[in-house]
Amino acid sequence: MGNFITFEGIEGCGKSTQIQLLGEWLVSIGKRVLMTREPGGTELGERIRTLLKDKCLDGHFSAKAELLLFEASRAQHMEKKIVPALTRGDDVLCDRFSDSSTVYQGAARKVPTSDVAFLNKFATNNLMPDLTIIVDITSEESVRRVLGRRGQIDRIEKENLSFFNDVRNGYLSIAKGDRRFLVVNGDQSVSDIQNEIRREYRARFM
Ligand code: Z5A
Repeated sequence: MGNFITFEGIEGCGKSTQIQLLGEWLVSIGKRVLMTREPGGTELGERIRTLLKDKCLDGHFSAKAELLLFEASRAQHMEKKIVPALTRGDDVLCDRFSDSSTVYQGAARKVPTSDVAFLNKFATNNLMPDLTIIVDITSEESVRRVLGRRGQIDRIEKENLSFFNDVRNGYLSIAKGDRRFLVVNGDQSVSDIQNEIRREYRARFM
């Protein structure tokens, strides 16, 4: 089985940048790698992603409907992409996974934690990542980076700072005392963060 590594954090924390660099390094040392993301990763999942990010639907999602769409994308992703890749022996680097639902829909949107946990298990057949890297930045830094990138922000990004604080605290709280997680300070340089991630990969998997 390959190693299953997920990346989490509030928006703009730098996950995608780090996944790309880790993926390139792993390929350079001879590993086979699948880089993928949630919501998305399959044709159906990408259509669900488009629906979830549709600006015309701003304010139209109930928290439960939103959660079920993320979980539908995840179930498809697990069965069609992630499990086959891990079984082939590929490493899978996934931009967001079930911890995003735990934190965004559970901790921040207040869907009961036990319901989110049940649906996460249902969608994933309880397959957990071997390692989850949380790239931690403040919510103020998140908003600065998102607004710096483009003038317009989408529905989920429009949530207020207190929502992003709930998300950040949710991540820090699930990571506490759980060896599955590595929390990295995302306010460092891109290369310092990458070095920390590679050190962890070496320590755990090589
Ligand atoms: N969501 C959910 O609610 N429930 C779920 O179950 C799932 C998802 C799976 C998906 O958004 C949304 O869905 C997300 C959670 C929700 N909503 N929010 N908010 P997305 O996929 O469109 O975007 P994202 O995952 O939130 O983040 P992102 O836009 O892809 O950004 P990122 O991956 O965290 O960061 P980045 O693209 O690598 O970097 C962002 C910027 O910062 C960029 O300009 C970089 O050049 C810069 N950057 C990167 N690293 C650094 C450092 N170290 N210093 C300074 N600047 C940096």
